Amino acid sequence: MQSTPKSYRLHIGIFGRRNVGKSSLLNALTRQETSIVSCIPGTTTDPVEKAMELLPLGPVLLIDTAGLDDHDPLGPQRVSSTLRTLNKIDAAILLCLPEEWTSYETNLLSSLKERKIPTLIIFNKSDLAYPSESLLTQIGHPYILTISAKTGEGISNLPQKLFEILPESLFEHPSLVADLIPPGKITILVVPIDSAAPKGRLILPQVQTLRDILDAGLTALVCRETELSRTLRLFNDNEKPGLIITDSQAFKIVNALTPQDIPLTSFSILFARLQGDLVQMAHGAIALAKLQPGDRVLIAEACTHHPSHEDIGTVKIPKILQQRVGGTLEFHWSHGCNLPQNLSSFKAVIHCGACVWNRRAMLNRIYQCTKAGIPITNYGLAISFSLGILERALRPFPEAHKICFGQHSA
Ligand SMILES: Nc1nc2c(ncn2[C@@H]2O[C@H](COP(=O)(O)OP(=O)(O)OP(=O)(O)O)[C@@H](O)[C@H]2O)c(=O)[nH]1
Ligand code: SF4
Ligand SMILES: [Mg+2]
Repeated sequence: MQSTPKSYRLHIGIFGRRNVGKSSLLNALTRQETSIVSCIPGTTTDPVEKAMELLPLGPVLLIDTAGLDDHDPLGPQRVSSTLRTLNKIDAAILLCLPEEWTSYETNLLSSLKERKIPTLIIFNKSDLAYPSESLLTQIGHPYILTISAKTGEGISNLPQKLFEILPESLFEHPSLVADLIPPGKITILVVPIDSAAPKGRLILPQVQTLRDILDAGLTALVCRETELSRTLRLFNDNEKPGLIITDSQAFKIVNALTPQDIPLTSFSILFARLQGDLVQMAHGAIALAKLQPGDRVLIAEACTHHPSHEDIGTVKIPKILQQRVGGTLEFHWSHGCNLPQNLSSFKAVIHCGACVWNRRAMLNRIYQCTKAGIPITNYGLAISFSLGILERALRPFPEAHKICFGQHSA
């Protein structure tokens, strides 16, 4: 596996009549000549797919299709290939022109509504004309945007607009960890029990991970880092653990104790993938290399809890990061839903696993930071980067590993 499985990407189809600018829109969004553009109607003959990261949506698959008003001899085949695309999309863009709202658009919109596919109507070529108020009233659709794929007008509003029309369920990741574990292999969860650990229970990310493993009919062993060596001795050379997941606080010792041929990651790195955007946040970790003594760093937590003297956000991360930077950093903390107003005064945001949030909320936060030009990462990624073991911690995630380190991993 070299990239995010297609099933994890939101599939967004771009539909409309020939020559309305579907391929131009795809190219404008990907900022590449992904699809051929020309003034000859019927240029796109088969669906063109492009996988990309589109914040705040996360990983998406954009699908440019052949025009629906294709009367060429091969037109019917092209139209049915376009209509087959309707079976696999999570959302649709219906692209049209202000002066040409016809039965093609009306029929397609009805068919999308019937299938309960969230649809954004986009009027293209705003450099030439805008839709009239009476046309907008006639269409009566709640989600309409006007853009120009040629000049770029309105394009930056498109991802946010799509984000608003998509149901929350689409942002729920199907698997937390089970897809990373080879069939039949045992996973070891390393859970330090120090004074920061809540009394009498495990924390939510640990419980969720355990539950995901059990749901998949797999087996997990749970131990503290102090018992890891003994636990590893239960395995022989032919039957090693499939994965070790540690609390990020114990990364250093667990990395030292775990043989290189056993995959290793942390709970919060699993949550960067589940709740947010692992590639984006891994890039955020690598950007920590640019920090200089005196820089302002925001540590953001999604929930409020009382910090202890061994707290990860207030004590451990500041200590590890300052050791890496070789000087004092200016730390600030935020808890709950609001980020500080002066976000752009920070050089980096380091976030908790946000286990109490849904993915949509975390993606939105990544989007806010990206818009402000601030790298955002999370606890596990920041700690593994600071300890020099980010490359290893990302190996279980081939796409993020390849993008960040430019090589294939096992
Ligand atoms: N003025 C103007 N022209 C545009 C705009 N977007 C696309 N065009 C032009 O419209 C023509 C058709 O664009 P395409 O992107 O190929 O249209 P399409 O919908 O993919 O067309 P088919 O694949 O043939 O069905 C090209 O000449 C584009 O340069 C726009 O926003 N403004
Ligand atoms: S929301 Fe964040 S700080 Fe709170 S328990 Fe979850 S990961 Fe930890
Ligand atoms: Mg085209």
